[in-house]
Amino acid sequence: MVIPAYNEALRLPRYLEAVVSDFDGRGEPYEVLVVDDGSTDATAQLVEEFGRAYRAVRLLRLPTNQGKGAAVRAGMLAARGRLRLFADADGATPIGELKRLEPALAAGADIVIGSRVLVDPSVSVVARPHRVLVGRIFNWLRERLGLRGVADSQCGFKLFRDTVAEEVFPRVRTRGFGFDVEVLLLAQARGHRIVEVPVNWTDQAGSKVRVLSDGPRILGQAVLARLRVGRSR
Ligand SMILES: Nc1nc2c(ncn2[C@@H]2O[C@H](COP(=O)(O)OP(=O)(O)O)[C@@H](O)[C@H]2O)c(=O)[nH]1
Ligand SMILES: [Mg+2]
Repeated sequence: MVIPAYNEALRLPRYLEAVVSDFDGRGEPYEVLVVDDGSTDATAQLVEEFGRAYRAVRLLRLPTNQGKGAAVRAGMLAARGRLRLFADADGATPIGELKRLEPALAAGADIVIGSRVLVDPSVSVVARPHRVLVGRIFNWLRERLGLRGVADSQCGFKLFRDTVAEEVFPRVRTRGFGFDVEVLLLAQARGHRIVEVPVNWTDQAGSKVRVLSDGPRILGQAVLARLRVGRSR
């Protein structure tokens, strides 16, 4: 799996512990690739420490801060697993939720994405009200932009088949948070089957997303992605 991390020294250790213990419990080979996106805190050092204790944990270090999209792209292309998950460093989606995604992939989906919007009595989504509102507006606009059939494009918990990741991620140009839209547009344009699955999600303190400045930027990235993918089709 791939975890993009920018200045996550406070939030990442707890999630890494949970990830390693969950995967160890499965008894299958795995790797955890943390992409340190030019952090200025101790993120890289603590991942290296983890890597000494757990051989499955690897650090990929980008020299400068490039954005979540660039970090996930680098990680998904450096990963070696047959199934490739990317997940946010703060553990907003617990690693156990992977079990909800896997059956759809086994049933033939190419990409399975976690969703905080699909209604399902078996999951709970704890989010701050202003983010829910902005998320709704974003998803409405994004749908109008042409990425259809997806309720929540922005959840940081997405699972890919290796061949699909290797086809889609080299084409991703969006460096920032808007990259999810480009990934899904590219996948749809190439005929890949995307399945959305409700997941438990709990807002974690310490978010780096600033709605007023990042919101419009993410929307702009989605528009540019739409233009690019539309053109190359
Ligand atoms: N690579 C990279 N990742 C980032 C950056 N900012 C945030 N992230 C990562 O994106 C994920 C989600 O960030 P977070 O601040 O929790 O956003 P939120 O949950 O949407 O409020 C985490 O894994 C962060 O480390 C950045 O500039 N670069
Ligand atoms: Mg978060």
